[in-house]
Amino acid sequence: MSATEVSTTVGSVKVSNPGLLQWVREMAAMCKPDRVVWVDGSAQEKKVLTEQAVAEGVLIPLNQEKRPGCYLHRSNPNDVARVEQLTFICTPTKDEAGPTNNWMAPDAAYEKLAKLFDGAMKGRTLYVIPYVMGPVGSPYAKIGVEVTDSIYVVLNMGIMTRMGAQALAMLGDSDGWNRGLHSMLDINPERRFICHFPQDNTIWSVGSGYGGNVLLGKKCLALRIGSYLGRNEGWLAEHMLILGVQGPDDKEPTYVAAAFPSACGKTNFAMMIPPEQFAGWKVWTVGDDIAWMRVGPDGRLWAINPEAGYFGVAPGTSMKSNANAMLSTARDTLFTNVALTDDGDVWWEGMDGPVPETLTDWKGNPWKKGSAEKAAHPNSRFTAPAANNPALSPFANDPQGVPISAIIFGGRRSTTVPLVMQSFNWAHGVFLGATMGSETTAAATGKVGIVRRDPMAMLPFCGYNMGHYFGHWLEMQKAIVNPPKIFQVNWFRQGKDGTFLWPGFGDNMRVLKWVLDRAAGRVGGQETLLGWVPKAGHLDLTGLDISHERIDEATHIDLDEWRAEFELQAEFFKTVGESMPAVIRLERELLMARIG
Ligand code: OXD
Ligand code: MN
Repeated sequence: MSATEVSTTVGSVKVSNPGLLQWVREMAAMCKPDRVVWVDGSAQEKKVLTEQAVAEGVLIPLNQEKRPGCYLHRSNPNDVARVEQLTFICTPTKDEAGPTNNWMAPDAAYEKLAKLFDGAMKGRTLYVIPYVMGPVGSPYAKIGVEVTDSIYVVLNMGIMTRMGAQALAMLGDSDGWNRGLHSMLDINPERRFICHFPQDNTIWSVGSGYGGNVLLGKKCLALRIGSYLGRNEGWLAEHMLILGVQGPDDKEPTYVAAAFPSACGKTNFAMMIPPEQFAGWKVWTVGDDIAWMRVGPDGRLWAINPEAGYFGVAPGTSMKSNANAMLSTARDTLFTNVALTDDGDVWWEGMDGPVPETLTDWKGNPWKKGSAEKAAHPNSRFTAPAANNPALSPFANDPQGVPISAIIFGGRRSTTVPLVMQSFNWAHGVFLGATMGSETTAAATGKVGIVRRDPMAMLPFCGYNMGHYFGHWLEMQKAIVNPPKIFQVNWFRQGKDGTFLWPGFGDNMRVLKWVLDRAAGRVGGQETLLGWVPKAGHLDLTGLDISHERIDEATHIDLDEWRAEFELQAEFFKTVGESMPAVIRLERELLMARIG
């Protein structure tokens, strides 16, 4: 595209959107690439770009007989995860970003990053990636355009989003699109910034090649910018999986959205296979990470998954823990920082079968069984098309989304939080989400049992002031005439003997069934001072070898533990400060007063 062109053709779509053409010209003028290539999203283009990525050493072909269409990418070892300390919300005032986000003034951020972007793409190609978050044509979908100098980003965006000409056709001449700029620059942590400008619907990301920092449709647009748009436009952008459950006699599935912080089995839950005793039951995956939820004409909350693929953590994924995820990675999948077997397949810690004697580790070095080093990076990933998932919901691409009957907030807690608890009402449910906490594991911190608050699993992903975000959740009740019921779950409670009280994995289906039955008013529960819990007789425990005493222990409300919990919450309330809605403060005070 030359500086004067007024249109360009991408696939079969003529692009004449003046704002888009102008912006691409400006980005190119700043980054000074050798070439500008508009991505059309075709199969032929994917083939050519994949071959190019292999030739450039960005991708390593895997054994094509074992894993057709699959490739391995090794990132720079200094660039293997999201960088929360380098992630900024650039709102006109610090208060708009709130006390839980890093903030930079927009002018200062643009100026600082423009210096880094100046000439950053010399000798490289600037790819223009138009993409849709959400089903194409859905009134709830959003369009983004990411310009990037990373071919790895283009190929990943092709899996994670609806990419190419279809997005441009949907956009037309509208101005309603997200402007995303990304350059790897020199992958230097000193020159790495992920900046969000909610007021400009803009994201600038520099110095990284790692998924969460550079696949701008995911955390940056679908959650940070999305949450800001959601507040302005009256909807919710949430860090939630969406699943449907269908019993043998159900004509239609019932849908649940659930938020979990990392290391709590979120992807496993989204793709759960019900245990044998649930013959004829089916869990359908709509999404494994993000939900956009709006009020439908029927006054219910309807959800779409804005993504088209899974960017999942590989270690720990096996046929036992998550067969559907394993099957999703059987073909057309990009692996990042996993280990390579001698016959060109992938391997990671926790995979089925014996540990191979020798491997090539995630850094490309020879690795021997018994080595103290991990073969796969603990945050190694698969980028797999949702279409590969045998349990993909037939409604996953429905432009209207699916109606949500229950919302679940989960965390990893060895004490206090019962296996499952239903809130008394919406405001109490929002309080449960707002005060969600999860314990760090020994591996991560050296100390077990440190509770970190991660409200609604959104702490790193809320694009504006967290207190105002809670306020938005409370406000939404006015519009949701038929609100979903809100629950809290904890698969990780331990007994006095230090063992887990609940088996987890597929048996979580039993908890899910109670949740759905409660949401439909079909089953009993016990009212406690803090919420409704099931007793052993309320949960379907057929075929599970567990005593009623252990179930009672798992669902027990211990008032002393809760007194300590409310004390622990005080620090978080102090952090959120003035912006914490009165309703949330009063919920806490009410519960504290009730337990005395
Ligand atoms: C993710 C995350 O990658 O939450 O989904 O970090
Ligand atoms: Mn996530």
